[in-house]
Amino acid sequence: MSQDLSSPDPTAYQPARVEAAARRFWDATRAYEVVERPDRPKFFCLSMLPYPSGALHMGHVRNYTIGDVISRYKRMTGHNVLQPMGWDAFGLPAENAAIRNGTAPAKWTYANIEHMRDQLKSLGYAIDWSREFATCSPDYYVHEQRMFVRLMKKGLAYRKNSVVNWDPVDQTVLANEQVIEGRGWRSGALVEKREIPQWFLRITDYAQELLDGLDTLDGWPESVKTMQRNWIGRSEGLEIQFRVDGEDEPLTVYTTRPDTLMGVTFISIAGEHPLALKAAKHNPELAAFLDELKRGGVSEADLEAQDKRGMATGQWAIHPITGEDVPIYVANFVLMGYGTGAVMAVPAHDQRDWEFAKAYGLPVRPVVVPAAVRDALAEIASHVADVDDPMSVALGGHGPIDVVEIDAAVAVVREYLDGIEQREAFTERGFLINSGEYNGMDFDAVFNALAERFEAAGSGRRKVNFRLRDWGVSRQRYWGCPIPVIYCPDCGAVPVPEDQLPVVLPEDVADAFANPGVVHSPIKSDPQWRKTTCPECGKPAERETDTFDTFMESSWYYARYTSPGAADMVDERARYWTPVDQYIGGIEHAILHLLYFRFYHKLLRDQGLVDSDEPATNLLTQGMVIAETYYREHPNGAREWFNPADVEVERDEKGRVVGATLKADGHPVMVGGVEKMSKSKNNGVDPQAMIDRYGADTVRLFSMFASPPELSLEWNEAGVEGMARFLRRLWAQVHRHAQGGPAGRFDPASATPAQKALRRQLHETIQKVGDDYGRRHAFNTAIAAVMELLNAVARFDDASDNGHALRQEALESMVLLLNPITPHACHALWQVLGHPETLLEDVPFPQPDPAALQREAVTLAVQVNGKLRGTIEVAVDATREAIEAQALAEPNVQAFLKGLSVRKVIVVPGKIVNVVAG
Ligand code: ANZ
Ligand code: ZN
Repeated sequence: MSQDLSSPDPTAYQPARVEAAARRFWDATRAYEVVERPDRPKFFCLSMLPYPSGALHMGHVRNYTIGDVISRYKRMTGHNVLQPMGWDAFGLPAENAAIRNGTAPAKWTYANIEHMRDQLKSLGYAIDWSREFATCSPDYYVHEQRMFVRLMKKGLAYRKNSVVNWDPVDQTVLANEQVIEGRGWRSGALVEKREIPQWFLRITDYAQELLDGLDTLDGWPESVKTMQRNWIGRSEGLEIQFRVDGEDEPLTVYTTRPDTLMGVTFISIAGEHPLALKAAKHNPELAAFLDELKRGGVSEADLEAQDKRGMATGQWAIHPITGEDVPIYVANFVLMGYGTGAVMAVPAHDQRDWEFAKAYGLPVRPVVVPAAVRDALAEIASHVADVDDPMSVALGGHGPIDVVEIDAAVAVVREYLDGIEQREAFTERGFLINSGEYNGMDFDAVFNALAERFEAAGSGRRKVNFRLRDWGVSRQRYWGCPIPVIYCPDCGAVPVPEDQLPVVLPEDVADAFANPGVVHSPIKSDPQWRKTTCPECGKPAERETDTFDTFMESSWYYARYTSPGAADMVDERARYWTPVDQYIGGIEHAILHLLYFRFYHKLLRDQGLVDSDEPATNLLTQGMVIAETYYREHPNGAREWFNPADVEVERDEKGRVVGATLKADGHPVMVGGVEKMSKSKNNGVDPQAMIDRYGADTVRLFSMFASPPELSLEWNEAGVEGMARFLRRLWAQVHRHAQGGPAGRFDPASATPAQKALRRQLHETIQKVGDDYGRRHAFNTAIAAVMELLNAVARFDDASDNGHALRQEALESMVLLLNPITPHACHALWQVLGHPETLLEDVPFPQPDPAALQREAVTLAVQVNGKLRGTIEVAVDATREAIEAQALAEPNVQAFLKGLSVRKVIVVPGKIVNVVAG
């Protein structure tokens, strides 16, 4: 239902007019521009900054509305609130759009920012726009470049050759998570491995601190902390050296399971391991296999998904304890970048090794058993005194033994052995067998014994490893922050001197993109741009033409918001505002962004720029926005997806979609189920269309009402219409009430029971909403409580002065309670209620009146033998004895007790009295 702008009734709710007026007031008074102030607690409320893709989507609307509600609420409760906004403006989509349309990425990006800023403004967010920036502006990235050269000097930024995922179509290096099933996430091309020089930030220096810090983040979701812990992946193990036949250099493996050492039946090494390369020199078949391994992604997930494949190198390692020869294989699941790139393979106890051994006919030797098997073996040994290998008894290798008592024990051992032989590796910890002097020991005992043994012999050591790798920040793309390095033939890689920063990315590059379909970086193809002189020796030199990963910009943007215009990255204002008190964003950033963000904060701290260890105390990860999908299937099986806006939906009484037709032709379409809003299913609902139709407040209200913030939110227009109706009802009631003239103060002393009841509901609602906003972040239940209160006010037809005063109090409170969610309408209604135009965030949030919350009497149901026989009104503070007496005196209860004797009276306070009689 659209609002009627030509409505002659000035008291009709006209969102477009109301919203424009409120925003004019906020702009004119610069209501949300803030400075540091000592008299109030600060509250930094940060929502993840958007990529300027062209238009807001519902995910943005949800994210920013949550942030705005929290911000406004915090300000109403006396906080000095900073809510900033900016643009994560570098990145691939701008280049891809440039390739498609022949426009320069900068131009496309700036135009998108203009449009999206207008959209954000039309949603009425209480943002301090004076702090806005786009990360693609040299004023912003100059600080990032300066930080980088400082990190270079501290050794925290360095360059090394590294194997990367190479997308041959997009001509770029991909991050592991951009490789999906071995293919580039955007191009779909088969990814190759390549080795190229890249810049890295030494995040691994902070691995332990990043791990330990998670324990201090009580305000972060457990799920995010778990994902970060797994990503950091700390493990404790041993490095053990194996001598290799005919080699001087030992081969070192890293293992977290040294207890399985006696079960090693081969060694597997990565394709890039020096030993593999050496062996391949004289082995063309192996060389071809190594080549093949270079294809496919480098991430663990990719490797995990592949079939276990390998090839013998022809080399042999010598087992450090038994002296046995074990073959060395190249295996596709061993990563060069983890541990030592070599693994002692224990097929009985590692599933990957097990699969590999089964595929290549290698022996499987169990050495670790669970307690039950250990006990069974002991039992066998105790019955068959003359055997020293109870396992061989279990296997029947000892010839027939006639001891019935050990049948059960034999079965337990067989079951264990068959499991390993036929089904899968036994990967749990346990007790050692087949391990000579280590037999019977548990994990910790063997671990320590072997660590000491190898450390004493100089052939091994304890080692803590992290899965976390250093952060590769080089990208071969154009639209990013230039890496501030100069290569000199004599001096090598030289940081650009700070006084020569920024290294500016040229923006006027439309010509370079004029040839559609060619993917290249204009700064790589321009021979002029890269030409420079060496800052150290003055000789001709060349600039680095790679740019930073865009996670670089989003790692420190929060800090820049605190210090607009600062000469350095931030100034002393950052100490006041950081850490962020509430961070809000998508769960998809749980690992990388949030880890880099935490890392960067520690870099800032170590540069003396901030005081805290962690950048954000509280994190809220909002759920997805989902919607129904609609499609038709073409004869060739292809599906054409229709946008919900183009479909007429038929629902049953429960609101479920039962049928749908295309508006354009009136013919049916298939209902495809509710899914995340996406381009591919064409089920995105355009926020702009919703704002134009219903107004921003309705859109905000719906996105907060339809579900709690962490869960997914299903967009459905019937629900939006419900919200619009509620706002119209509120609007009408406030106006009707205001026509009754000014109200006095409510006098509790002369209140009627109906007035007391309404006032109690009002103050219970105030209490609930404050708690829902501030502590629980349960905005949906807060709204539901206000809706019920409005219904109660509507039913309250009390024309007395005291009644009018109470209605005034209720409506004023409701306007303030709803203000964080529907600020425009509330801004207008506050004036209708007789106040001068003012900033509602400066009006204190309503507080519950304890006297009003007091319930004087409660109604209790009285049962006799489980059947309801009457009700009684008792004082809230009535004693158990008084309640019992009153229940037994109730006339109807008395009637049912006639002729019976009371055995027991059960009182459930506040609810029910049950009289047991017989
Ligand atoms: C022998 C063994 C026996 C292992 C067993 C596991 C189970 P985390 O905990 O993640 O650190 N490994 C070591 N380096 C590797 C590499 N570069 N690529 C692939 N796998 C590698 O894992 C450590 C375990 O992963 C190590 O312990 C090693 O296999 C394997 F029953 O050694 B284990
Ligand atoms: Zn030089």
